[in-house]
Amino acid sequence: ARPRPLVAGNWKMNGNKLSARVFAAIIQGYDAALRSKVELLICPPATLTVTFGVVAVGSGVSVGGQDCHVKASGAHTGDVSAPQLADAGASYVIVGHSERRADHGETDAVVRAKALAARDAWLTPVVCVGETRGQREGGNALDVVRAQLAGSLPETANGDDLVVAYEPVWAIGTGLTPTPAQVAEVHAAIRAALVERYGEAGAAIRILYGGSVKPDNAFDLLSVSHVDGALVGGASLEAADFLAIADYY
Ligand code: G2H
Repeated sequence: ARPRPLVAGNWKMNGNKLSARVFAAIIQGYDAALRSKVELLICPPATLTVTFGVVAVGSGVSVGGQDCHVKASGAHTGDVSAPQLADAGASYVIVGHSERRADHGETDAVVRAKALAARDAWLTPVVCVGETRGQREGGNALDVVRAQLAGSLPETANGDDLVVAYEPVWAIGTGLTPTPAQVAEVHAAIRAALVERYGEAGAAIRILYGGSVKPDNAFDLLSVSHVDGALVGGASLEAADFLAIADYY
């Protein structure tokens, strides 16, 4: 059986209390039938975690973080820990997004430590992997993704305590997307790696596609096998677009 799909929004460094309220007001009314088919998650900036959880209460939309520190507490000015996100109402946290890897020098080892920190706080980590344009053009996309998985994933998983997101760096925020065949090839390789690593549980782990997902390409991307949902950036800022993507299901 296919895992229950997850459509996740990554607001990145966008949004405020007003936009959270507006988004929640629209999402409150989303179709109960859709709700039974797909899980929705919004990862707002850390400042909005509590607000989003409050305004979206009863909507069935989960709240997540965009990053967490490897430690639970301590002298780490400006950082947010996984237990703090959990305390603020989060149930997921994105770790290893390419913007964190690029802007903050996060290595696979750091990403794995963050995924473990998330688990320790009973958050489900959404571990991101993906090749750069040069790596794809060099024919190395699969090797790069396999190496990132080997280095970034926790040792164990039972299925619903881990989500993997494939986000080709060259597709992020650019409007470019891989072909369905390219997505299929990478997602099949990720599934094989998960099954090899975790056995049966690997078949239940959701593998999201991310990178310029929009309402008008959602069907092509989400219908690919082993695509169990999407991680949506820009198009998650408007509730109507976000729901139009989830409506694929
Ligand atoms: C990829 C994605 C969300 P966008 O980063 O994580 O962003 O949909 O804007 O390409």
